[in-house]
Amino acid sequence: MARNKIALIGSGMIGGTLAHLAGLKELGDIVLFDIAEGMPQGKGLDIAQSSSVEGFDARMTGVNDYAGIEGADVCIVTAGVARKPGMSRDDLLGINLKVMEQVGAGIKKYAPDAFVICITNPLDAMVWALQKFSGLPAGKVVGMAGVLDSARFTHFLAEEFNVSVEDVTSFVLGGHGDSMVPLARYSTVAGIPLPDLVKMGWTTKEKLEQIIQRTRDGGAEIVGLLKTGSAYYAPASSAILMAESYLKDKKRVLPCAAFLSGQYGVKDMYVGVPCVIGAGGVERIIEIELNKSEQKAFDASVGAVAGLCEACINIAPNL
Ligand code: TXD
Repeated sequence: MARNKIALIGSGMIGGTLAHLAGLKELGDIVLFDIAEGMPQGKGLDIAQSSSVEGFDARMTGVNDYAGIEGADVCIVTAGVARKPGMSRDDLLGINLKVMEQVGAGIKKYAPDAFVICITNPLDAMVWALQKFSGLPAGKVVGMAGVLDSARFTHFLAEEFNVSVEDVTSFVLGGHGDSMVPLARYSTVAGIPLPDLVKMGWTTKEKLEQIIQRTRDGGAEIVGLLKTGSAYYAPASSAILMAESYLKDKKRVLPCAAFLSGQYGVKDMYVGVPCVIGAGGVERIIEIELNKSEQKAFDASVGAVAGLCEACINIAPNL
């Protein structure tokens, strides 16, 4: 059976890390695409040369022409511009929307059967636009954000409780922005929900609130420290987890920006919700019970995403 083909559309900080991780995990042959001449070719060659040391077999090539992504099984999209200090994710909308139009056309022409994972910010609007520009089935186009936001939440909780990250599960709903909704009630240490851990004296409500806010600010904290760009290791790991669940039909239950057609009372929008990701793409969307305050926070997050989609339509009325 031929190897899977993974196309990385955008070979910058996240794209290069994606290529490295996909190689190490031997997920298939990898094509790095970018408009920057030479850069995808150089990164592909460099990672290919690491394969004899690491012991993985994968064809690793770099291209500047969409023909190079022909027949890809998975496309991971990071093409566009990243934030600099003082910029919000939403500030990237105008530039990155035009990039999504080009990427959508390239995928439509050369990889119409791919599972597409969008990373480019502002994520919830870009994945929505990318699905429309590409014309791919909504169940085959998702956004990576919730896995990253949950990973940040999990890391902070494991530090707070001094337990292994492997025994912390956390849950984040909603858009990938300041209005994201970390759900304490559904986040646990070995199945013990956070509110019970507060009662058991493991932490306090105030400390949990601080951790939730730090999760919301997770991207900005790193942008402020790096000064030259935004996070790329954890975003890349998060997208590879989603790609692996698709390629190996693992049916992982993951928070992804998925197309909602009425679930959670939302229509024709992409918002972060728990999904089952398998060989069929988004195979199921899990509708959990939200209490009043969670529903209010979720609705606010949906409102923020709706505003971004409106802004996209003002720029590209054909959306
Ligand atoms: O959780 C999330 N979804 C976010 C997403 C987490 C972190 C970063 N987030 C966003 O991902 C970030 O705000 C950016 O919009 C993307 C990519 O971030 P990255 O750090 O990889 O940005 P780089 O290093 O600038 O890489 C972007 C590449 C760069 O090599 C450009 O040459 C290329 O995109 N680029 C293009 N490729 C193809 N086509 C076009 N038009 C194009 N324009 C730029």
